[in-house]
Amino acid sequence: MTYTVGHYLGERLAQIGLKDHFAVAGDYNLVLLDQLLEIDGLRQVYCCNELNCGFSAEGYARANGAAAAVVTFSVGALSALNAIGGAYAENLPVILISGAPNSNDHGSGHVLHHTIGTPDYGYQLEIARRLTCAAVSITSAGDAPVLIDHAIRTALREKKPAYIEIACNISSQPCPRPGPVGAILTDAPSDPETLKLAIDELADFIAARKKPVMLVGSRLRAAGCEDAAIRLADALGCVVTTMAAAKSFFPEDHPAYAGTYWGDVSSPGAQQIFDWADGVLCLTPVFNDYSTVGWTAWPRGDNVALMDTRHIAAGGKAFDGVHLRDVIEGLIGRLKGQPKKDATLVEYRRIKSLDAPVVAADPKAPLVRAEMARQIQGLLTSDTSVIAETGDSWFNVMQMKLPRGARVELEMQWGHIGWSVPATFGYAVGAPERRIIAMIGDGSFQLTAQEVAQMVRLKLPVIIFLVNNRGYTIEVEIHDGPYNNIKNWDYAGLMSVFNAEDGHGKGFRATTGAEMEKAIAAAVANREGPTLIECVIDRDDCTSDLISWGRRVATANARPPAAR
Ligand SMILES: Cc1ncc(C[n+]2csc(CCOP(=O)(O)OP(=O)(O)O)c2C)c(N)n1
Ligand SMILES: [Mg+2]
Repeated sequence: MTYTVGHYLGERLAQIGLKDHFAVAGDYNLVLLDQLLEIDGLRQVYCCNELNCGFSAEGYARANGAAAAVVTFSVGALSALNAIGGAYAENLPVILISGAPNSNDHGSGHVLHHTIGTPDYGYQLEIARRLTCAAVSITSAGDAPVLIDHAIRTALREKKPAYIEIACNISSQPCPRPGPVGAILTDAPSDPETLKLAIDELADFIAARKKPVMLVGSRLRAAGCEDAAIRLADALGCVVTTMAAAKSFFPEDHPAYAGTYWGDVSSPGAQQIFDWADGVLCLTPVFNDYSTVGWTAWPRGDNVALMDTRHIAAGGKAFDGVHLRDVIEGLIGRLKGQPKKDATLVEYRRIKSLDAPVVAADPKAPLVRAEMARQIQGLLTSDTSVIAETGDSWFNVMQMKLPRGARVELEMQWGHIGWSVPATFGYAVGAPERRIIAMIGDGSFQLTAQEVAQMVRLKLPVIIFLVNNRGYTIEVEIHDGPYNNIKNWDYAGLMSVFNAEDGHGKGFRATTGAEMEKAIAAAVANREGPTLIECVIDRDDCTSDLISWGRRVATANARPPAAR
Protein backbone atom coordinates (compact mmCIF):
# COMPACT_ATOMS: atom_id res chain seq x y z
CA MET A 1 0.00 0.00 0.00
CA THR A 2 1.35 3.45 -0.89
CA TYR A 3 1.81 5.68 2.14
CA THR A 4 0.14 9.03 1.39
CA VAL A 5 -0.22 12.64 2.54
CA GLY A 6 -3.62 11.73 4.02
CA HIS A 7 -2.06 8.85 5.93
CA TYR A 8 0.64 11.17 7.26
CA LEU A 9 -1.97 13.62 8.55
CA GLY A 10 -4.07 10.83 10.06
CA GLU A 11 -1.11 9.20 11.75
CA ARG A 12 -0.02 12.50 13.28
CA LEU A 13 -3.58 12.95 14.64
CA ALA A 14 -3.48 9.46 16.14
CA GLN A 15 -0.01 10.13 17.58
CA ILE A 16 -1.24 13.20 19.48
CA GLY A 17 -3.92 11.11 21.14
CA LEU A 18 -6.98 11.48 18.91
CA LYS A 19 -9.12 8.38 18.72
CA ASP A 20 -11.76 10.14 16.62
CA HIS A 21 -12.07 12.93 14.10
CA PHE A 22 -15.27 14.70 13.06
CA ALA A 23 -16.27 15.08 9.43
CA VAL A 24 -18.80 16.19 6.87
CA ALA A 25 -18.14 14.83 3.39
CA GLY A 26 -17.82 16.93 0.23
CA ASP A 27 -16.14 16.38 -3.12
CA TYR A 28 -13.02 18.36 -2.18
CA ASN A 29 -12.34 16.08 0.83
CA LEU A 30 -13.64 12.63 -0.19
CA VAL A 31 -10.24 11.18 -1.10
CA LEU A 32 -8.77 12.59 2.10
CA LEU A 33 -11.57 10.97 4.11
CA ASP A 34 -10.70 7.63 2.41
CA GLN A 35 -7.09 8.00 3.53
CA LEU A 36 -8.07 8.88 7.10
CA LEU A 37 -10.34 5.82 7.28
CA GLU A 38 -7.24 3.67 6.76
CA ILE A 39 -5.54 4.86 9.97
CA ASP A 40 -5.72 2.28 12.77
CA GLY A 41 -7.38 3.53 15.93
CA LEU A 42 -8.74 6.73 14.34
CA ARG A 43 -12.52 6.63 14.01
CA GLN A 44 -14.40 8.91 11.60
CA VAL A 45 -17.43 10.49 13.25
CA TYR A 46 -19.99 12.30 11.13
CA CYS A 47 -21.93 15.46 11.87
CA CYS A 48 -25.10 16.98 10.37
CA ASN A 49 -23.42 20.22 9.29
CA GLU A 50 -20.06 21.93 9.47
CA LEU A 51 -20.89 24.42 12.21
CA ASN A 52 -21.81 21.46 14.38
CA CYS A 53 -18.74 19.59 13.16
CA GLY A 54 -16.53 22.42 14.39
CA PHE A 55 -18.30 22.61 17.74
CA SER A 56 -18.25 18.81 18.12
CA ALA A 57 -14.48 18.94 17.71
CA GLU A 58 -14.37 21.82 20.20
CA GLY A 59 -16.25 19.69 22.75
CA TYR A 60 -14.01 16.70 22.05
CA ALA A 61 -10.94 18.88 22.66
CA ARG A 62 -12.37 19.81 26.06
CA ALA A 63 -12.58 16.13 26.99
CA ASN A 64 -9.49 14.93 25.22
CA GLY A 65 -6.99 17.82 24.94
CA ALA A 66 -7.13 18.25 21.16
CA ALA A 67 -9.44 17.48 18.21
CA ALA A 68 -9.81 17.55 14.44
CA ALA A 69 -12.65 18.42 12.06
CA VAL A 70 -12.59 17.66 8.33
CA VAL A 71 -14.80 19.68 5.98
CA THR A 72 -15.13 20.63 2.35
CA PHE A 73 -14.09 23.89 0.73
CA SER A 74 -15.92 27.16 1.49
CA VAL A 75 -19.52 25.95 1.80
CA GLY A 76 -18.32 23.71 4.62
CA ALA A 77 -15.24 25.47 5.94
CA LEU A 78 -16.79 28.93 6.25
CA SER A 79 -19.45 27.46 8.57
CA ALA A 80 -16.85 25.54 10.56
CA LEU A 81 -14.72 28.67 10.95
CA ASN A 82 -17.31 30.13 13.33
CA ALA A 83 -16.62 27.23 15.70
CA ILE A 84 -12.89 27.70 15.10
CA GLY A 85 -13.24 31.30 16.28
CA GLY A 86 -14.84 29.75 19.35
CA ALA A 87 -11.95 27.35 19.83
CA TYR A 88 -9.55 30.31 19.64
CA ALA A 89 -11.57 32.22 22.21
CA GLU A 90 -11.79 29.16 24.47
CA ASN A 91 -8.12 28.11 24.11
CA LEU A 92 -8.70 24.71 22.53
CA PRO A 93 -6.38 23.14 19.93
CA VAL A 94 -8.86 22.11 17.24
CA ILE A 95 -7.31 21.29 13.87
CA LEU A 96 -9.63 22.33 11.05
CA ILE A 97 -8.85 20.42 7.86
CA SER A 98 -10.45 21.54 4.63
CA GLY A 99 -10.38 19.92 1.24
CA ALA A 100 -9.36 22.47 -1.41
CA PRO A 101 -9.31 22.91 -5.21
CA ASN A 102 -7.06 20.67 -7.34
CA SER A 103 -3.46 21.91 -7.28
CA ASN A 104 -3.55 22.44 -11.08
CA ASP A 105 -6.37 24.94 -10.71
CA HIS A 106 -4.55 27.30 -8.35
CA GLY A 107 -3.41 30.29 -10.43
CA SER A 108 -5.06 28.89 -13.58
CA GLY A 109 -7.84 31.43 -13.91
CA HIS A 110 -10.45 28.66 -13.56
CA VAL A 111 -13.69 29.41 -11.78
CA LEU A 112 -14.67 26.47 -9.54
CA HIS A 113 -17.81 25.34 -7.74
CA HIS A 114 -18.11 26.05 -4.01
CA THR A 115 -16.06 29.22 -4.43
CA ILE A 116 -17.20 32.84 -4.51
CA GLY A 117 -16.91 32.62 -8.30
CA THR A 118 -13.54 34.26 -8.79
CA PRO A 119 -10.36 32.35 -9.75
CA ASP A 120 -8.59 33.35 -6.53
CA TYR A 121 -9.28 30.67 -3.89
CA GLY A 122 -7.01 32.25 -1.28
CA TYR A 123 -9.77 33.98 0.69
CA GLN A 124 -10.47 30.96 2.88
CA LEU A 125 -6.83 30.69 3.95
CA GLU A 126 -6.80 34.45 4.65
CA ILE A 127 -9.88 34.21 6.87
CA ALA A 128 -8.48 31.13 8.61
CA ARG A 129 -5.23 33.01 9.35
CA ARG A 130 -7.16 35.49 11.46
CA LEU A 131 -8.92 32.78 13.46
CA THR A 132 -6.10 30.29 14.08
CA CYS A 133 -2.52 30.28 15.37
CA ALA A 134 -1.22 28.55 12.21
CA ALA A 135 -2.84 28.23 8.79
CA VAL A 136 -1.27 26.31 5.91
CA SER A 137 -2.22 25.40 2.34
CA ILE A 138 -0.86 22.15 0.93
CA THR A 139 -0.62 22.04 -2.86
CA SER A 140 2.31 19.62 -3.17
CA ALA A 141 3.08 16.33 -1.43
CA GLY A 142 6.69 17.36 -0.85
CA ASP A 143 5.66 20.26 1.41
CA ALA A 144 3.01 18.31 3.28
CA PRO A 145 5.01 16.87 6.24
CA VAL A 146 6.58 20.16 7.26
CA LEU A 147 3.33 22.13 6.87
CA ILE A 148 1.20 19.55 8.70
CA ASP A 149 3.75 19.36 11.52
CA HIS A 150 3.96 23.15 11.80
CA ALA A 151 0.19 23.50 12.10
CA ILE A 152 -0.28 20.72 14.67
CA ARG A 153 2.80 21.65 16.72
CA THR A 154 1.72 25.31 16.93
CA ALA A 155 -1.85 24.40 17.92
CA LEU A 156 -0.68 22.10 20.71
CA ARG A 157 1.84 24.60 22.00
CA GLU A 158 -0.46 27.63 21.89
CA LYS A 159 -3.66 25.73 22.81
CA LYS A 160 -5.34 27.45 19.88
CA PRO A 161 -6.91 26.10 16.68
CA ALA A 162 -4.93 25.55 13.47
CA TYR A 163 -6.00 25.26 9.85
CA ILE A 164 -4.78 22.89 7.15
CA GLU A 165 -6.18 22.95 3.62
CA ILE A 166 -5.17 20.18 1.24
CA ALA A 167 -5.68 20.31 -2.52
CA CYS A 168 -8.05 17.46 -3.36
CA ASN A 169 -5.56 15.71 -5.67
CA ILE A 170 -2.70 15.81 -3.11
CA SER A 171 -4.06 13.74 -0.21
CA SER A 172 -3.53 10.46 -2.08
CA GLN A 173 0.00 11.36 -3.24
CA PRO A 174 2.98 9.37 -1.86
CA CYS A 175 4.56 10.75 1.30
CA PRO A 176 7.13 9.53 3.86
CA ARG A 177 5.86 8.25 7.22
CA PRO A 178 5.99 10.65 10.19
CA GLY A 179 8.78 10.34 12.76
CA PRO A 180 8.29 10.18 16.54
CA VAL A 181 5.57 12.40 18.00
CA GLY A 182 8.16 14.21 20.14
CA ALA A 183 9.08 16.31 17.10
CA ILE A 184 5.74 18.09 17.26
CA LEU A 185 5.46 18.25 21.04
CA THR A 186 8.61 20.26 21.67
CA ASP A 187 8.40 23.62 23.38
CA ALA A 188 11.02 26.21 24.37
CA PRO A 189 11.83 25.92 28.11
CA SER A 190 11.43 28.89 30.48
CA ASP A 191 14.34 31.32 30.39
CA PRO A 192 16.05 30.60 33.75
CA GLU A 193 17.07 34.20 34.49
CA THR A 194 13.65 35.64 33.71
CA LEU A 195 12.06 32.84 35.68
CA LYS A 196 14.05 33.71 38.78
CA LEU A 197 13.21 37.41 38.48
CA ALA A 198 9.50 36.67 38.01
CA ILE A 199 9.43 34.38 41.05
CA ASP A 200 11.33 37.01 43.12
CA GLU A 201 8.77 39.62 42.21
CA LEU A 202 5.80 37.40 43.04
CA ALA A 203 7.38 36.30 46.33
CA ASP A 204 7.89 39.99 47.24
CA PHE A 205 4.31 40.76 46.24
CA ILE A 206 3.03 38.05 48.58
CA ALA A 207 5.44 38.93 51.41
CA ALA A 208 4.23 42.54 51.35
CA ARG A 209 0.60 41.52 51.87
CA LYS A 210 -1.28 40.32 54.93
CA LYS A 211 -4.58 39.37 53.29
CA PRO A 212 -4.05 37.92 49.82
CA VAL A 213 -6.63 35.93 47.85
CA MET A 214 -6.20 33.74 44.81
CA LEU A 215 -8.41 34.07 41.73
CA VAL A 216 -8.48 31.21 39.22
CA GLY A 217 -9.33 32.03 35.61
CA SER A 218 -10.46 30.06 32.60
CA ARG A 219 -7.11 29.55 30.89
CA LEU A 220 -5.82 27.37 33.74
CA ARG A 221 -6.66 24.09 32.01
CA ALA A 222 -5.02 25.20 28.75
CA ALA A 223 -1.96 26.16 30.81
CA GLY A 224 -1.87 22.61 32.19
CA CYS A 225 -1.72 24.01 35.73
CA GLU A 226 -4.83 22.76 37.53
CA ASP A 227 -2.87 20.52 39.91
CA ALA A 228 -0.14 23.10 40.35
CA ALA A 229 -2.79 25.67 41.36
CA ILE A 230 -3.99 23.36 44.16
CA ARG A 231 -0.47 23.00 45.46
CA LEU A 232 0.06 26.77 45.30
CA ALA A 233 -3.18 27.27 47.25
CA ASP A 234 -1.97 24.78 49.86
CA ALA A 235 1.34 26.60 50.14
CA LEU A 236 -0.32 30.00 50.48
CA GLY A 237 -3.20 29.04 52.75
CA CYS A 238 -5.44 31.89 51.56
CA VAL A 239 -8.95 31.93 50.10
CA VAL A 240 -9.31 30.70 46.52
CA THR A 241 -12.13 31.82 44.26
CA THR A 242 -12.78 30.83 40.66
CA MET A 243 -14.01 33.10 37.90
CA ALA A 244 -17.34 32.07 36.36
CA ALA A 245 -15.77 30.68 33.19
CA ALA A 246 -13.35 28.66 35.34
CA LYS A 247 -16.05 26.84 37.33
CA SER A 248 -14.69 23.36 38.23
CA PHE A 249 -11.08 24.29 37.44
CA PHE A 250 -10.35 24.25 41.19
CA PRO A 251 -11.85 21.57 43.48
CA GLU A 252 -14.90 22.91 45.26
CA ASP A 253 -14.39 20.66 48.27
CA HIS A 254 -10.95 22.18 48.90
CA PRO A 255 -10.90 23.81 52.37
CA ALA A 256 -9.78 27.17 50.93
CA TYR A 257 -12.45 27.34 48.23
CA ALA A 258 -14.88 30.25 48.58
CA GLY A 259 -16.91 29.90 45.39
CA THR A 260 -17.25 32.06 42.31
CA TYR A 261 -15.97 35.63 42.30
CA TRP A 262 -18.18 37.45 39.81
CA GLY A 263 -18.73 40.97 41.16
CA ASP A 264 -22.17 41.37 42.65
CA VAL A 265 -23.32 37.96 41.40
CA SER A 266 -20.54 36.17 43.32
CA SER A 267 -21.14 33.17 45.59
CA PRO A 268 -22.24 34.25 49.10
CA GLY A 269 -19.27 35.77 50.94
CA ALA A 270 -16.87 35.66 47.98
CA GLN A 271 -17.19 39.31 47.01
CA GLN A 272 -16.96 40.54 50.62
CA ILE A 273 -13.73 38.62 51.18
CA PHE A 274 -12.39 39.81 47.85
CA ASP A 275 -13.08 43.44 48.69
CA TRP A 276 -11.46 42.99 52.12
CA ALA A 277 -8.28 41.44 50.66
CA ASP A 278 -5.12 43.52 50.17
CA GLY A 279 -3.75 41.53 47.24
CA VAL A 280 -5.13 39.37 44.45
CA LEU A 281 -3.07 36.68 42.79
CA CYS A 282 -4.81 36.18 39.43
CA LEU A 283 -4.06 32.89 37.68
CA THR A 284 -4.84 32.88 33.95
CA PRO A 285 -7.84 35.22 34.12
CA VAL A 286 -9.87 36.53 31.21
CA PHE A 287 -11.30 39.94 32.05
CA ASN A 288 -14.02 40.83 29.60
CA ASP A 289 -17.32 42.71 29.91
CA TYR A 290 -19.17 39.57 31.00
CA SER A 291 -16.61 38.32 33.52
CA THR A 292 -16.26 41.79 35.06
CA VAL A 293 -20.06 42.21 35.21
CA GLY A 294 -20.10 45.15 32.79
CA TRP A 295 -16.68 46.40 34.04
CA THR A 296 -17.96 46.78 37.62
CA ALA A 297 -15.71 44.05 39.06
CA TRP A 298 -12.34 44.27 37.35
CA PRO A 299 -9.35 43.46 39.58
CA ARG A 300 -6.47 45.70 38.52
CA GLY A 301 -3.91 48.11 39.96
CA ASP A 302 -1.01 47.72 42.39
CA ASN A 303 -2.68 45.07 44.51
CA VAL A 304 -3.14 42.69 41.62
CA ALA A 305 -0.48 40.23 40.41
CA LEU A 306 -1.06 38.48 37.12
CA MET A 307 0.15 34.95 36.56
CA ASP A 308 -0.68 34.09 32.98
CA THR A 309 0.34 31.15 30.82
CA ARG A 310 3.58 32.73 29.62
CA HIS A 311 3.37 36.15 31.18
CA ILE A 312 3.83 37.41 34.73
CA ALA A 313 3.09 40.96 35.90
CA ALA A 314 3.58 42.17 39.49
CA GLY A 315 5.01 45.16 41.30
CA GLY A 316 4.93 47.26 38.12
CA LYS A 317 7.17 44.77 36.29
CA ALA A 318 6.34 42.28 33.54
CA PHE A 319 8.04 39.04 32.52
CA ASP A 320 7.60 36.96 29.37
CA GLY A 321 9.14 33.75 28.12
CA VAL A 322 8.39 31.74 31.24
CA HIS A 323 5.98 28.85 31.71
CA LEU A 324 3.34 29.23 34.35
CA ARG A 325 4.01 25.73 35.70
CA ASP A 326 7.68 26.64 36.29
CA VAL A 327 6.68 29.89 37.97
CA ILE A 328 4.20 28.13 40.25
CA GLU A 329 6.70 25.42 41.18
CA GLY A 330 9.34 28.05 41.97
CA LEU A 331 6.92 30.08 44.02
CA ILE A 332 5.81 27.04 46.02
CA GLY A 333 9.49 26.42 46.79
CA ARG A 334 9.85 29.98 48.15
CA LEU A 335 6.74 29.66 50.31
CA LYS A 336 7.89 26.42 51.92
CA GLY A 337 8.46 26.78 55.65
CA GLN A 338 6.87 30.24 55.76
CA PRO A 339 3.81 31.00 57.90
CA LYS A 340 0.55 30.57 55.98
CA LYS A 341 -1.08 33.71 54.57
CA ASP A 342 -4.46 32.53 55.81
CA ALA A 343 -6.09 35.77 57.04
CA THR A 344 -8.68 35.76 54.25
CA LEU A 345 -9.55 32.14 54.95
CA VAL A 346 -10.01 32.80 58.68
CA GLU A 347 -12.20 35.80 57.89
CA TYR A 348 -14.17 33.93 55.22
CA ARG A 349 -15.04 31.18 57.70
CA ARG A 350 -16.40 33.85 60.06
CA ILE A 351 -18.63 35.56 57.51
CA LYS A 352 -19.69 32.55 55.50
CA SER A 353 -23.33 31.72 56.01
CA LEU A 354 -24.21 28.08 56.28
CA ASP A 355 -25.82 26.76 53.12
CA ALA A 356 -29.53 26.48 53.71
CA PRO A 357 -30.71 23.08 52.46
CA VAL A 358 -32.83 23.46 49.33
CA VAL A 359 -36.27 22.09 50.08
CA ALA A 360 -38.00 19.92 47.50
CA ALA A 361 -41.04 21.55 45.91
CA ASP A 362 -44.53 20.04 46.05
CA PRO A 363 -44.17 17.27 43.45
CA LYS A 364 -47.53 18.13 41.88
CA ALA A 365 -46.98 21.90 41.69
CA PRO A 366 -46.03 23.44 38.33
CA LEU A 367 -42.29 23.06 37.76
CA VAL A 368 -40.16 26.04 38.75
CA ARG A 369 -36.52 26.82 38.03
CA ALA A 370 -35.36 26.26 41.60
CA GLU A 371 -36.87 22.76 41.71
CA MET A 372 -35.39 21.94 38.30
CA ALA A 373 -31.93 23.03 39.49
CA ARG A 374 -32.33 21.06 42.73
CA GLN A 375 -33.07 17.87 40.84
CA ILE A 376 -30.15 18.35 38.44
CA GLN A 377 -27.85 18.98 41.41
CA GLY A 378 -28.90 15.60 42.74
CA LEU A 379 -27.49 13.91 39.65
CA LEU A 380 -23.96 15.26 40.02
CA THR A 381 -21.30 12.66 40.77
CA SER A 382 -17.52 12.81 40.69
CA ASP A 383 -17.57 11.48 37.12
CA THR A 384 -20.17 13.96 35.85
CA SER A 385 -19.51 16.67 33.28
CA VAL A 386 -22.12 19.38 32.95
CA ILE A 387 -22.15 21.28 29.69
CA ALA A 388 -24.00 24.55 30.23
CA GLU A 389 -25.24 26.72 27.39
CA THR A 390 -25.27 30.51 27.26
CA GLY A 391 -28.44 31.75 28.98
CA ASP A 392 -29.82 31.20 32.47
CA SER A 393 -28.13 27.77 32.36
CA TRP A 394 -24.88 29.63 33.16
CA PHE A 395 -26.34 31.03 36.36
CA ASN A 396 -28.06 27.79 37.34
CA VAL A 397 -24.82 25.88 36.98
CA MET A 398 -22.85 28.53 38.84
CA GLN A 399 -24.93 27.82 41.96
CA MET A 400 -24.31 24.08 41.83
CA LYS A 401 -22.00 22.39 44.31
CA LEU A 402 -19.56 20.10 42.55
CA PRO A 403 -18.22 16.89 44.06
CA ARG A 404 -14.47 16.46 43.47
CA GLY A 405 -13.88 15.36 39.90
CA ALA A 406 -17.10 16.81 38.49
CA ARG A 407 -16.50 19.14 35.56
CA VAL A 408 -18.39 22.07 34.12
CA GLU A 409 -17.92 23.16 30.52
CA LEU A 410 -18.88 26.71 29.52
CA GLU A 411 -18.27 28.76 26.40
CA MET A 412 -18.30 32.18 28.04
CA GLN A 413 -15.79 33.99 25.85
CA TRP A 414 -17.29 33.06 22.45
CA GLY A 415 -20.87 32.65 23.70
CA HIS A 416 -22.38 31.14 20.54
CA ILE A 417 -25.85 29.93 21.47
CA GLY A 418 -26.38 26.39 20.23
CA TRP A 419 -22.73 25.54 20.93
CA SER A 420 -23.67 23.09 23.65
CA VAL A 421 -25.58 20.55 21.52
CA PRO A 422 -22.65 19.62 19.24
CA ALA A 423 -20.10 20.31 22.00
CA THR A 424 -21.95 17.81 24.21
CA PHE A 425 -21.91 15.32 21.36
CA GLY A 426 -18.17 15.79 20.85
CA TYR A 427 -17.50 15.66 24.59
CA ALA A 428 -19.47 12.42 24.89
CA VAL A 429 -17.50 10.89 22.02
CA GLY A 430 -14.26 11.91 23.77
CA ALA A 431 -15.25 10.87 27.31
CA PRO A 432 -17.66 7.93 27.05
CA GLU A 433 -16.85 6.87 30.61
CA ARG A 434 -18.34 10.03 32.15
CA ARG A 435 -21.93 10.91 33.01
CA ILE A 436 -22.69 13.75 30.64
CA ILE A 437 -25.41 16.25 31.37
CA ALA A 438 -26.29 19.22 29.18
CA MET A 439 -28.37 22.23 30.22
CA ILE A 440 -29.70 24.08 27.22
CA GLY A 441 -32.22 26.87 26.77
CA ASP A 442 -34.98 26.45 24.19
CA GLY A 443 -33.69 29.36 22.10
CA SER A 444 -30.16 27.99 21.96
CA PHE A 445 -31.33 24.47 21.17
CA GLN A 446 -33.11 25.64 18.03
CA LEU A 447 -29.78 26.57 16.39
CA THR A 448 -28.13 23.14 16.44
CA ALA A 449 -30.82 20.66 17.51
CA GLN A 450 -30.13 18.17 14.72
CA GLU A 451 -26.85 17.05 16.32
CA VAL A 452 -28.92 15.12 18.89
CA ALA A 453 -29.44 12.70 15.99
CA GLN A 454 -25.71 11.89 16.08
CA MET A 455 -25.97 11.10 19.80
CA VAL A 456 -28.75 8.68 18.86
CA ARG A 457 -26.60 7.23 16.06
CA LEU A 458 -23.63 6.56 18.36
CA LYS A 459 -25.89 5.44 21.26
CA LEU A 460 -24.45 8.04 23.65
CA PRO A 461 -26.32 8.07 26.99
CA VAL A 462 -26.26 11.86 27.37
CA ILE A 463 -28.93 13.54 29.50
CA ILE A 464 -30.19 16.83 28.03
CA PHE A 465 -32.19 19.24 30.17
CA LEU A 466 -33.97 21.45 27.68
CA VAL A 467 -35.25 24.50 29.53
CA ASN A 468 -38.45 25.59 27.82
CA ASN A 469 -39.14 29.11 29.06
CA ARG A 470 -40.61 30.16 25.72
CA GLY A 471 -37.87 32.52 24.68
CA TYR A 472 -34.52 34.23 25.05
CA THR A 473 -34.85 34.94 28.79
CA ILE A 474 -31.23 36.11 29.20
CA GLU A 475 -31.91 38.72 26.54
CA VAL A 476 -35.24 39.62 28.12
CA GLU A 477 -33.19 40.65 31.18
CA ILE A 478 -30.62 42.60 29.15
CA HIS A 479 -32.99 44.31 26.70
CA ASP A 480 -36.49 43.05 25.91
CA GLY A 481 -38.53 43.23 22.72
CA PRO A 482 -40.56 41.01 20.39
CA TYR A 483 -37.35 39.49 19.04
CA ASN A 484 -36.92 37.59 22.31
CA ASN A 485 -40.04 35.46 21.71
CA ILE A 486 -39.53 32.23 19.80
CA LYS A 487 -41.73 29.65 18.09
CA ASN A 488 -42.48 26.84 20.51
CA TRP A 489 -41.45 23.31 19.47
CA ASP A 490 -42.45 19.88 20.69
CA TYR A 491 -38.90 19.33 21.98
CA ALA A 492 -39.56 15.99 23.65
CA GLY A 493 -41.38 14.84 20.52
CA LEU A 494 -38.25 15.50 18.43
CA MET A 495 -36.67 12.38 19.86
CA SER A 496 -38.95 10.06 17.91
CA VAL A 497 -38.03 12.00 14.75
CA PHE A 498 -34.32 11.48 15.45
CA ASN A 499 -34.81 7.83 16.44
CA ALA A 500 -36.53 6.98 13.15
CA GLU A 501 -36.45 3.19 12.70
CA ASP A 502 -33.37 2.28 14.73
CA GLY A 503 -32.66 4.80 17.49
CA HIS A 504 -33.06 4.46 21.26
CA GLY A 505 -33.22 8.10 22.34
CA LYS A 506 -35.96 9.07 24.78
CA GLY A 507 -37.89 12.30 25.14
CA PHE A 508 -39.93 13.46 28.15
CA ARG A 509 -41.82 16.62 28.98
CA ALA A 510 -41.79 17.66 32.64
CA THR A 511 -44.31 20.22 33.89
CA THR A 512 -44.12 19.25 37.59
CA GLY A 513 -41.40 18.13 39.98
CA ALA A 514 -42.82 14.60 39.99
CA GLU A 515 -42.73 14.37 36.18
CA MET A 516 -39.14 15.58 36.17
CA GLU A 517 -38.13 13.03 38.77
CA LYS A 518 -39.69 10.21 36.76
CA ALA A 519 -38.00 11.42 33.58
CA ILE A 520 -34.61 11.56 35.32
CA ALA A 521 -35.00 7.98 36.55
CA ALA A 522 -35.76 6.85 32.98
CA ALA A 523 -32.80 8.87 31.66
CA VAL A 524 -30.36 7.28 34.09
CA ALA A 525 -31.64 3.85 33.10
CA ASN A 526 -31.31 4.54 29.36
CA ARG A 527 -27.81 3.38 28.33
CA GLU A 528 -28.70 2.99 24.65
CA GLY A 529 -29.01 6.64 23.65
CA PRO A 530 -29.61 10.22 24.75
CA THR A 531 -32.55 11.32 26.86
CA LEU A 532 -34.00 14.76 26.39
CA ILE A 533 -36.03 16.13 29.29
CA GLU A 534 -38.01 19.21 28.35
CA CYS A 535 -38.43 21.24 31.55
CA VAL A 536 -41.35 23.59 31.16
CA ILE A 537 -41.04 26.72 33.32
CA ASP A 538 -42.44 30.25 33.22
CA ARG A 539 -40.88 32.84 30.86
CA ASP A 540 -39.84 35.07 33.77
CA ASP A 541 -38.70 32.30 36.12
CA CYS A 542 -34.95 32.82 36.18
CA THR A 543 -32.14 33.23 38.71
CA SER A 544 -31.88 36.59 40.44
CA ASP A 545 -28.20 36.57 39.43
CA LEU A 546 -29.18 36.67 35.77
CA ILE A 547 -31.29 39.76 36.44
CA SER A 548 -28.54 41.60 38.37
CA TRP A 549 -25.84 40.64 35.88
CA GLY A 550 -28.08 41.43 32.89
CA ARG A 551 -28.70 44.94 34.20
CA ARG A 552 -24.98 45.62 34.62
CA VAL A 553 -24.15 44.31 31.15
CA ALA A 554 -27.01 46.35 29.66
CA THR A 555 -25.62 49.47 31.33
CA ALA A 556 -22.16 48.78 29.87
CA ASN A 557 -23.70 48.24 26.42
CA ALA A 558 -25.66 51.49 26.69
CA ARG A 559 -22.70 53.79 27.45
CA PRO A 560 -23.09 56.82 25.18
CA PRO A 561 -20.29 57.55 22.69
CA ALA A 562 -17.43 59.43 24.39
CA ALA A 563 -17.10 63.10 23.40
CA ARG A 564 -14.22 63.61 20.97
C1 LIG B 1 -25.05 32.61 17.51
C2 LIG B 1 -25.66 33.56 18.47
N1 LIG B 1 -26.72 34.30 18.08
C3 LIG B 1 -27.29 35.17 18.96
C4 LIG B 1 -26.81 35.31 20.23
C5 LIG B 1 -27.45 36.26 21.21
N2 LIG B 1 -28.06 35.56 22.33
C6 LIG B 1 -27.42 35.41 23.50
S1 LIG B 1 -28.31 34.57 24.62
C7 LIG B 1 -29.59 34.38 23.56
C8 LIG B 1 -30.84 33.70 23.99
C9 LIG B 1 -30.68 32.38 24.67
O1 LIG B 1 -31.97 31.89 24.95
P1 LIG B 1 -32.19 30.48 25.59
O2 LIG B 1 -31.26 29.52 25.03
O3 LIG B 1 -33.63 30.14 25.49
O4 LIG B 1 -31.74 30.70 27.10
P2 LIG B 1 -32.55 31.33 28.35
O5 LIG B 1 -31.88 32.64 28.66
O6 LIG B 1 -33.96 31.47 27.97
O7 LIG B 1 -32.29 30.37 29.47
C10 LIG B 1 -29.31 35.00 22.34
C11 LIG B 1 -30.24 35.04 21.20
C12 LIG B 1 -25.69 34.52 20.58
N3 LIG B 1 -25.13 34.59 21.78
N4 LIG B 1 -25.17 33.65 19.69
MG1 LIG C 1 -35.17 30.21 26.82
